[in-house]
Amino acid sequence: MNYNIKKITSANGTVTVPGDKSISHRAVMLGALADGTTRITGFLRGADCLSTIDCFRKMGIEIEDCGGEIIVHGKGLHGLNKPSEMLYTGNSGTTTRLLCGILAGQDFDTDITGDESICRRPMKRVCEPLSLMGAKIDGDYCPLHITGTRLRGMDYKMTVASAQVKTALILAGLYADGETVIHEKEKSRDHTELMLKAMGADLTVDGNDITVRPGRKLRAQNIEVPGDISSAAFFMVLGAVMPDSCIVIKNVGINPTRTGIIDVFKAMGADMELANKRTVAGEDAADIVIRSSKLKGTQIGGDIIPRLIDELPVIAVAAVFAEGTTVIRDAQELKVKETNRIRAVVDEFKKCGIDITETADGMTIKGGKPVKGADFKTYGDHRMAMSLAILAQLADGESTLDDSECVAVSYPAYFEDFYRLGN
Ligand code: SPQ
Repeated sequence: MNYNIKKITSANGTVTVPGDKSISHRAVMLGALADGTTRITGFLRGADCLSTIDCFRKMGIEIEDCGGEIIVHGKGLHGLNKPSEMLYTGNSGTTTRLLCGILAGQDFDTDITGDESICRRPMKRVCEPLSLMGAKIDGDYCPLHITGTRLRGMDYKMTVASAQVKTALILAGLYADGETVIHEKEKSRDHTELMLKAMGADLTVDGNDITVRPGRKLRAQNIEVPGDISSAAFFMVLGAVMPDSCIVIKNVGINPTRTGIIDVFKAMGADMELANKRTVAGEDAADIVIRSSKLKGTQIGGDIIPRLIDELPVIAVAAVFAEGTTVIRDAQELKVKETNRIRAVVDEFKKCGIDITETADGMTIKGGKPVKGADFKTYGDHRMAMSLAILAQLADGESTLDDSECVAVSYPAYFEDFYRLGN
């Protein structure tokens, strides 16, 4: 059923966005592989992270959901059991690809699949480098059959800038005979490295090079998950573009590998501050204060891309309302997300009369022109739905979304928070 976006005239107040999705996944996975009990607060109860919990429960890990916290009763690196059925990862690329790294080195076989979108997303990018460690994974797309086997260390130069591929290799490295060295092309989110170090793993990071050595047990930790900057991004754009607005987004993770949107907002001239900066369980966090701003177009490309890849659809919304031209390049990875996010953004934005052009690795947007509402297609992609809701709010006239429920993947209470800020 089509979902009507109700219009607000300004957006003011405080919002606490849900826990970081990347950190929530890793907290469950590494908690399961650690010895002892890991208590996770601020965990994202979105569909993707619940898929991760479900997969580990199927492998014999006891995981309690006590409302305020998730408690993972870890069984150590060799404590997983063969699941009695196929593991189902839903819509979650992170669950699927990180599991490949963990399962490749087990002494049992596993089958993994996910929803229709997951079955279209490339798995070769993770299976191929894992095979250089001796992994046996059948299939370039889900369903995958993983034959657990002995792995060997390797020295590997990454060909894609992907935290999921990097993490799968690091996790496989925990099970390998010998050292694994991974050279990243561009630095991607490093939550795995930070968490593994805190758990006592033998892991070193030197610039874009990561070395992991097997043999050490992981120690369970208490993990406090900060708010997800990828979810905060929607309210950053709303607050900046909507007139007479000021939004305070509390407790947002500002790990430097994730803050590309803050750099872009500065370049666009946003009226924004970071308050209450602190470090929570090894991850930096702050409150983001964002006010109505006169934005200007900018150039986005190069090594900033992995630091803002998931925010690009909503950054494109900001560009529509900025004076001048915004060029996004080097963002071809957007084509292999939940949907092709370059094509989807361009096609949907065109419905509003926006001057936007698709390029091979991004898009060009000429901003500051009239924008009319439209009936939008979300492609079942949570980030498209949330970005289009912001675009709809800022456009003239009425708009609808063909699907609002997909936001549950990363932000189940998105629309409640969105309207609570409205006047
Ligand atoms: O988990 P999934 O489905 O891949 O989620 C997305 C998202 O928009 O939420 C991508 F579609 O985030 C990825 C992100 O793009 C989460 C992630 C991680 O936690 O390691 C890394 C990024 O993907 P990649 O392919 O660059 O490694």
